[in-house]
Amino acid sequence: MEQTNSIYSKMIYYGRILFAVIGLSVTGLVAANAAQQVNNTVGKTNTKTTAKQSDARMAWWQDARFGMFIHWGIYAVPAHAEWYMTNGHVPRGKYEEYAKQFDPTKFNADQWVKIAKEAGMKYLVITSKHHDGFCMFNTKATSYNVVKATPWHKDPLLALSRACHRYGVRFCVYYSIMDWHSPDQLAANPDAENPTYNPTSFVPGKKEAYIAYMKAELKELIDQYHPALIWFDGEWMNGWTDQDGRNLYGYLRSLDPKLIINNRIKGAGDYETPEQQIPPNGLPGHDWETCMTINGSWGYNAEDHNWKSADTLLHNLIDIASKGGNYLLNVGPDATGVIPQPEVQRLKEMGAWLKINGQAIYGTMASPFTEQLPWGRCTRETTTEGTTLNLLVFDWPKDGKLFVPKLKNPIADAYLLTVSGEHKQLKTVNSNDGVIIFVPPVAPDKIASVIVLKIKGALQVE
Ligand code: FHN
Repeated sequence: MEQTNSIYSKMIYYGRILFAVIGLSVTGLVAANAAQQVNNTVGKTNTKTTAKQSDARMAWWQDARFGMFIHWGIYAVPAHAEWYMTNGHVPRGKYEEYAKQFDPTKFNADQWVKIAKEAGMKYLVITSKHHDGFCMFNTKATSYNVVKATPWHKDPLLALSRACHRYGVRFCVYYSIMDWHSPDQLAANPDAENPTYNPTSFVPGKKEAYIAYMKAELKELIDQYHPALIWFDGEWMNGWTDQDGRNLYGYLRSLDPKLIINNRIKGAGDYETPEQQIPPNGLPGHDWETCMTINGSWGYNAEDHNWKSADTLLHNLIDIASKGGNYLLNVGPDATGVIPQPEVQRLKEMGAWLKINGQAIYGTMASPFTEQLPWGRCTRETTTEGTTLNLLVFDWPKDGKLFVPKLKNPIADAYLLTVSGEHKQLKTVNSNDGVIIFVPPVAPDKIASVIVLKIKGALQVE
């Protein structure tokens, strides 16, 4: 089933970028003059976030760099991914039938979290309610939920939140503002036999009712599962405004001062969310996260075998980290509760690489080099003595010399990260316009090898 959402999501994405550029540039101007306080005026709840509070809240997320996205819902039953209700023009009553067929007896929360943990993923974001409106958690707000409406009668978010706690992975939830099942939202084309839902609009006079429903569910998600982050989506529905987003942001902030909220709440948000692509220069001065599928589908699609290689996925992670971003990589479990093996295999390979080289990714900042390095990427850490540069080399030099342009500092220490864990010391010399590192003939890793440079004092790149 061709997903028209890919075209639509591109339209949404570029709309978001436009908003982000306008919004952020205005915010940037305001922030430059403001006393470092951002007032989220929120209806009755007036919350203030200072830069210091924001930094403290974002610290674990900035260090994490790599997370698992999980798109799982009753759309796994027809197995044409998560937009099937609209792409397949499925009437609400007929789509509800899939809930009665959803019985994922092979679901194992510990297994899923272990896959994430062993892949080197530090947080996990699962769809609590996607656009189809089906709630994958126990809620009193509607009986259209996984505990009440399926023969399975279990709460996967409870199991996953507990497993994440056991394995030290941050538990987070995705929540769609647009809701194709809600009686308070109208389908784009409500044709009884052949409906199209996206984008919905509010039923006249029902917007406040829907906001109250959403707030009740979001409070349940916070109270029952204590997510570290809420990943909003579906903000492009008609009638949802920037102010609605700011009001909702302030409400959530009042429930949990530490909760991280993405920019798709609209009008507010703690970080930007480019989708299926890596911004060429990152998003300087902003926290950001690229979300991406391993094949071409978010939700399970039995016909989509277009898997990216582990090399590509790792190079994406390295590229993103070198630009100061996070990588939220998606899996789409099937209706039995199993993550497809091609996804599991790639994540295992990424975890094996990170086990040896993770120090070049986790807790790092963007490269100090403004131009793309010809042989790979670089990440940076500030230490008490000075700076550590991690050189992530994709193309290993054939002449035994790796040239780092524009780096003027003398190198206090230089070594290779190796499979054995020993640091293989390397010789370096400064030339007029950079540093030459003498490297062994064979790269330690076929995907990316890491050279660590320790630099004393202030970094000099010019
Ligand atoms: O329409 C959704 C889509 O199904 C998926 O959830 C992605 C993930 O970022 N978000 C929207 C498209 O931008």
